[in-house]
Amino acid sequence: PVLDRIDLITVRLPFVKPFATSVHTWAVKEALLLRLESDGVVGWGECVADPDPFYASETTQTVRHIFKEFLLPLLTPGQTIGELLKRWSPVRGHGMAKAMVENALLDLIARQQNRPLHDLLGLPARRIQSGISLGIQDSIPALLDAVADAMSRPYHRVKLKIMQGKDIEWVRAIREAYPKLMLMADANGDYRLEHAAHLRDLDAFNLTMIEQPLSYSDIVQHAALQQELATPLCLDESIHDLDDARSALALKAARVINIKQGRVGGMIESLRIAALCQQAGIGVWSGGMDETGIGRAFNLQLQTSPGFTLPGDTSETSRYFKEDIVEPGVVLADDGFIALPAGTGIGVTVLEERVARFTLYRESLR
Ligand code: OSB
Ligand code: MG
Repeated sequence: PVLDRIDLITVRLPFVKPFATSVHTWAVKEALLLRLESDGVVGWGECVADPDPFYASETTQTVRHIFKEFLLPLLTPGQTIGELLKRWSPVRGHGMAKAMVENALLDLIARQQNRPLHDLLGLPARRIQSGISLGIQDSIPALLDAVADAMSRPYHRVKLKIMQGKDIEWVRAIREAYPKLMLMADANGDYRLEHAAHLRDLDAFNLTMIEQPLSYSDIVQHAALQQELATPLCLDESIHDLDDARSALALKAARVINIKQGRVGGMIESLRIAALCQQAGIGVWSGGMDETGIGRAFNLQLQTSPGFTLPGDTSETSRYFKEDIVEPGVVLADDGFIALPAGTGIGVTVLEERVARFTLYRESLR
């Protein structure tokens, strides 16, 4: 498409409550949005990078730099997304920056063609499974309260953040209260291989998986740990692209992969990873980065792919934001499924007045 306007917009939305992992606690959602306009049609992308490097090494500032200096100059009217991704291939890494641009272009193209994004990607509509990710709590009673609160809605599975010192007994408490719940734990890399015997205690609780127990960059040691555990391991932070997924599969480092389209370079790379995993019999699901409604809408569209067999981290909007920047927000039906939003592109309407209200900084590049 011929782009008449290109805007980078930094928004900051307050969280209803802070979100804590083993690494960091986030009290607000600060995100970089990309707004593309062509002939009156607008496409949106949301970058999953935080202002800090506490989930991944990319930050909103590195994304701004890579976008302006290296990705934007390679955007030309008339090229297909496939051609663009090829032209970008010399840019090593920076999957979050690439995903932001790819996403905005896909939304724009789908809206120009008056069809939903999943349809543009060749995927029929379907309802999406739900899951919730509970941040680290101060105490086991507080955690039990948080789970009870989550279970007041019909989520298909619950993910609990764990860290050293807040693990075995915390999982045990939930499992005793909810024997049949589909439950998993995410350590965000807090353990080392020497903790294998300790982590083996988690095998007693019938967890669906343990996500990223070891370092954010590791694949090989996860393979060694998987040999020691009955519970399937899942990789999140370590998988940056299709090649990382190939390595993880070849080494048997995980039996599940958490695909965050915003981390691995976008929707197209995600579908490639999902196809690879499906062939190998490896489960995949869509993670989340507590995105605003824009990023969440991409994650929902992605999950129409049949490879996504496990419930993801798509929870109701109201858990994170009192006011979001899109309509409609994510709401669970009585059976826990999420209906795809019905509009064209990513299906939701971006409320520009809300975007303006939450804007910290806006830069027009064309
Ligand atoms: O490790 O999956 C993670 C959120 C921010 C940073 C890392 C992670 C998460 C989540 C997803 O757990 C939460 C969500 O999007 O609802
Ligand atoms: Mg994770």
